[in-house]
Parts: sequence; C-alpha cells; structure tokens
Amino acid sequence: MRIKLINPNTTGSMTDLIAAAARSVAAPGTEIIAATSRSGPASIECHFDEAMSVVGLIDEIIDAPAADAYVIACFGDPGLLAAREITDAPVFGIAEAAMHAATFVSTGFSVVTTLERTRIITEHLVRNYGMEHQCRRVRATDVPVLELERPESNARATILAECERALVEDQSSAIVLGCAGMADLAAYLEDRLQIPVIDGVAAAVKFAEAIVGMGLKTSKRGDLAPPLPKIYRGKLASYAPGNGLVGSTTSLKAG
Ligand code: 2AL
Repeated sequence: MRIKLINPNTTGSMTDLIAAAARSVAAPGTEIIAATSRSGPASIECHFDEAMSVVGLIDEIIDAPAADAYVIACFGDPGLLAAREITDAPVFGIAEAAMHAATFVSTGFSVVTTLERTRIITEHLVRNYGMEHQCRRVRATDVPVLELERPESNARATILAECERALVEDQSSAIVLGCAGMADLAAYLEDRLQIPVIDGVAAAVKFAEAIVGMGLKTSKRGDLAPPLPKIYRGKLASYAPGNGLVGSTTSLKAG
C-alpha cells in the first residue's frame, strides 16, 4: 500500500526526519511517499500558522498520484477534517493517532510539546478528541519547532527533563511526543524513562496500515461528504469545489 506522509510545514529537513521515522515502522509492503508542503510557514506553532498551512496541505492531497492513506505530520492536525472531506482514502493526524495509541498501553499519559502557546492548542485537541480522562496534562518545553533540529539547542535534554517531571507530577505512565520534529526522540526517551513513548508519525503510519488493511474508507455520509460546489473568489478561486481541483471531479466516490 502507498501512504502519503505530508509535512504541512515547509522545512524539508524536518520531512526527512519524519520520513525516516515512518519508514522505520512501515511494513515491508508499505511505500511511504514523503512530501513537504510547497507553501506556508517554515514551522507551525500557532493558530495562524495552522490556518496558513492548510492550502499547502490540500495541494499535496489533490496532487497525483493518489495514495491509499494520508498522514498529516504536524501535531496540531491542521486541516484534518477538511482533508477527510476531499478524499475517501483515510486521513490520519499524528496527534489523534498518538493519543489513541497511548490509550492502548496506559491509562494516563502526558503530552510533551514545544511552545507554551502550542500547549494551549494541544489542550483544544485533547478536548476535541475526547481524551480528557486519559490525558493527565499537556506540558510545554518552550523549545521552538525548528530548534529541535539544532543539536546546540539542547532540546533533547530539555524534553527528557520535562518527561521526567510528567512521570512524577502527573503520575503518567506514557508520554505522547507533541511535535512531528520529535519523531527521532522516541527510542532515546523510552530507553531512559522505561515507559511507552509514542511518536504520532509512527502511530499514524501503523493505524493507516491497519485501517487500509481492513478495507475501510472515510465515510461520505454526513459532514465528511465532498464539499458542495460553489464559487470561491480571489486567491482561492481555483480551489472552488467542483471546479476541477477539489470536489466532484477528484477521485472521490461519494456515498
Ligand atoms: C508542530 C509540528 O509537529 N510541526 C510543526 O511545524 N509544528 N507542532 C508543534 N506542536 O509544535
């Protein structure tokens, strides 16, 4: 099967890191096609970044060739439901995937993420996904996303220290890594903490394999049906559903 792994930020080196994490867990018959968004922010750390990243993400989903499943490799899960509307192939966000994975191996997890403002966004996701009972706390490290790539930033030690605090102060028994750029830290942290450490990129790839393997597609009944044809104006005119890029003329089989 073919899984398209989309980094919705525009930093190619982060895509390389994410792709390596995905390929390290993919089954032998799974092809990972990694893509970096061609428009939008270099990192996604606030509501505005998220909103601005969605068109680039949609471009990657509507670009040929089609995939059997899509993974949105950013912990804010930007554009997740919009993406599910424009294809019937299953789409996975790494935050949703990681939180679900954590519930299978613990009764209480902490999310360790990047900036303080990102922590608040993650708390919204926890509520949206109905994870308030299992997520004991969301913790910020105040490490900016792109600093994760710089060894001099000491991000690894900062994140380890925050995870250690989560074990003691939150009584958590698993850690969810709150950024795609942390995908290479899971094994290192698990070794030191001796509890499950969940990288959402790996979780999303394995859920994609499972759901595709079950023959499941996104439901086109209700709110995840293709967007209704209508006029879009201005810079986004070409994205008008039914206009060729998105909607009834994509490879969707509605209903
Ligand atoms: C992210 C992420 O995963 N990629 C990015 O650019 N921003 N999320 C985060 N919580 O910092």
